[in-house]
Amino acid sequence: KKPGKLVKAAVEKAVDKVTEMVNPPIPGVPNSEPPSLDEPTEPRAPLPPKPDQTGPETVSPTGAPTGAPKLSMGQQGEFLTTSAGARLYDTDHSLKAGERGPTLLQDHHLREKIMHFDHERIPERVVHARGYGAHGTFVGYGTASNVCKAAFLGDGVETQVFVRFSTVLGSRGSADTVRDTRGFATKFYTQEGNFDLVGNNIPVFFIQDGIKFPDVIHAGKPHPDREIPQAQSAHDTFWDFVSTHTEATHHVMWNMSDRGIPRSYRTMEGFGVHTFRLVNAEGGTTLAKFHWKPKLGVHSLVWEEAQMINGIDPDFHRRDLADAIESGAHPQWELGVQLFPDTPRQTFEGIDLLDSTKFVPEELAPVQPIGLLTLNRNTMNFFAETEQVAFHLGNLVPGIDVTDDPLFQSRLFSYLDTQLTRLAGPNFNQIPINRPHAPVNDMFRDGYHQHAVHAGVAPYKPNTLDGGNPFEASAADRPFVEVAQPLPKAAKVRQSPASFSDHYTQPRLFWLSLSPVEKEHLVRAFTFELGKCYEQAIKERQLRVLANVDPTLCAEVAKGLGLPAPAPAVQPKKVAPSPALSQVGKTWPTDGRMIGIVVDPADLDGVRTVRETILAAGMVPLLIAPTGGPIGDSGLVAQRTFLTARSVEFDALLLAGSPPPGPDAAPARDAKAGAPGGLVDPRVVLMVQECFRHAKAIGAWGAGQAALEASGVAGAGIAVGDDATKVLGEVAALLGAHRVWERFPATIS
Ligand code: HDD
Repeated sequence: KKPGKLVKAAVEKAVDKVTEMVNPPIPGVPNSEPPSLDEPTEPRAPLPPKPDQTGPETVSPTGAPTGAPKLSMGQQGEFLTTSAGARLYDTDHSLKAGERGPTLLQDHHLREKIMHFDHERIPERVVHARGYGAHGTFVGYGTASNVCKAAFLGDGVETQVFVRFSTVLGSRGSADTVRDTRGFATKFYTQEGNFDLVGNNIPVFFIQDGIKFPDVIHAGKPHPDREIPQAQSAHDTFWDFVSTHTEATHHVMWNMSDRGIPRSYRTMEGFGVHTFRLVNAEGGTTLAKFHWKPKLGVHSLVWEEAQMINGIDPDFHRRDLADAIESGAHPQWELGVQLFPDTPRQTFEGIDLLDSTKFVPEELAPVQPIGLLTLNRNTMNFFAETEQVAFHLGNLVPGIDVTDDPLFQSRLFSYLDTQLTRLAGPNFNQIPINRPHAPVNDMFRDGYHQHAVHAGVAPYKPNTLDGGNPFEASAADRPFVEVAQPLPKAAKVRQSPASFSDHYTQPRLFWLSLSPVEKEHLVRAFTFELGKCYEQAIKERQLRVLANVDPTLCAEVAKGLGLPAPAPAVQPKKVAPSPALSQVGKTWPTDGRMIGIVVDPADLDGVRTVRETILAAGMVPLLIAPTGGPIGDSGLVAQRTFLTARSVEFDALLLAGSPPPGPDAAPARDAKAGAPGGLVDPRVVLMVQECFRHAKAIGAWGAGQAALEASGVAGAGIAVGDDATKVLGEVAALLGAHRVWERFPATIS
């Protein structure tokens, strides 16, 4: 049977195509197709990777360096191939029975391409799905050596790390600046194996026993019927749970405080939360809590700002971290420990160290610095690194052991278990980002995604066929040995110790430690969140909880909700506030702070000087002009326009002047016309007003003062004058306190 017309045409076309491949069309030659203008037709070197994109360490599944080039796969080689390595001549057309005919099942490239795409997504983390990671180094100070024998804490020992920050409730694509707890998980690739410190930016947790974790998370996640609301706790199920479950009160207090909306990952503390047991070279044990202290200080957003950012730049925190690392402003945290004697009661100053809803104030046990973390390299591939990283509390090294905190104990199960679904099998430690940098010699075999080609015949012990390998380490070989902790004489029970039932003393301590403005923020957060609940009974119940924390707190929230304030049911205990908990009243370095400068075409010298001074001080100047591109012939380039700039990006705003409104300005009636210096663009007015409302420092010189006047702002935290450098100096000084706290005196004391 002769081939049909269509088949014949297709065959002819395929032949043409192959001929064309062998003899590509020559530009300028008749009947030859012009090359595409957008994509190179000949292979050429790809754009070089950015300086910080050096890729993950390449080590074999046994941990040995492979020496393989770091930029291993993708967009590097000359020819497109199938995953089996066959070169392809066309990836744009499926194989069809003729141009208009059906697609053929035999098109193995089409099937492979679509099959792989269909499976590109893996399940997001059941919690902490939204996150961002970076590589760095950790250098031990040696100051922990008397209490902990872990080699990576030794003086000057440098260890590679990977850190992933996250929110808890939101899905992978949710916004960064929602009100939530932040995860702060660190993988130390030590010479003695991986150590994972999987902490949060809040030192206490919602629950005391991991068996309740599914409950608190089900309550916090969107309602199961409508899947609303995304990435937030301001809804009925969350407050239903926490109002009936008073051990969550302490964590909720921190969430509703400014800690729930950090300014940046770089300005966030981290806490290991649980008490760990440290072991020194002599076998002596000490109980310890881990802390991360950011070099830039602890700063937060204000609520309106956080909400605006969710729309304006949902990637605010990840962008901030990546930009800082790429620009060389490497964020740093000191690792510190609070140490407690390892007594049989495992309490300190009456605080139960096995209760994760309690913390130990720094005034009672100082945080002693033991090492420095520096994040200095962005990921090269988000999926390969940040998405596939798998933390596990059981990744411990000699010198660091667990305690019997029931929350800690249940986590030891969960983090292994969850990866079986998320990373589809038990071999997830072979994924490059999870591979230890210490040699691996386990007897685990096979399973999905096995990458190792294990040699030998005897993956069992004892064996003689493989020469008895591998051998169990003796004490001199520094194995991980569990502390032989004596067990209490007890019966198997589903119960908690009596000390776990004090749910109000520490929330009260937290409340009393805040400055008036922080208290006001906390009151407003409670009022906002409860105000979003529909069920009256939930609001009333939560007010009863707050009354037990502090009557003023309860009364203020009740006022906002329009409800009567109930009387406390529990007599408040006497507590000493912990000044270390307040973020206000301290001065911090200003490195990396963002300063927006509205340029003045008439005073570009002033703008240039100010920009250079800001850069020299380690801060980031961003020039804002009506339109993008070069600013006149000054050599300066606008980085933001009136269309793309929004106040929330800046920690402070400088007004060098107010150029005439840009081409896309809103109708002039929105602006206050007639200000000296001419018409002020309404978006500049808005920027000034927002910065003012968010208690940010504002500076203006020369014609810039017209924008201030048009915005109608005045009072504390506004520097004006004719000398640009002097104005900048005043603004930088204000930035050290992060915000102009006195601009809106708080009414709660
Ligand atoms: Fe958890 C992820 C922190 C209690 C079960 N948790 C996860 C992450 C952080 C924390 C930072 C993200 C890790 C990453 O970036 O990949 N979790 C905490 C802290 C807790 C805590 C500080 C209390 C002190 N978690 C907790 C309990 C359970 C879990 C009580 C279960 C019993 N957590 C998980 C998990 C996750 C997780 C389901 C989800 C993804 C993952 O582990 O790898 O296993």
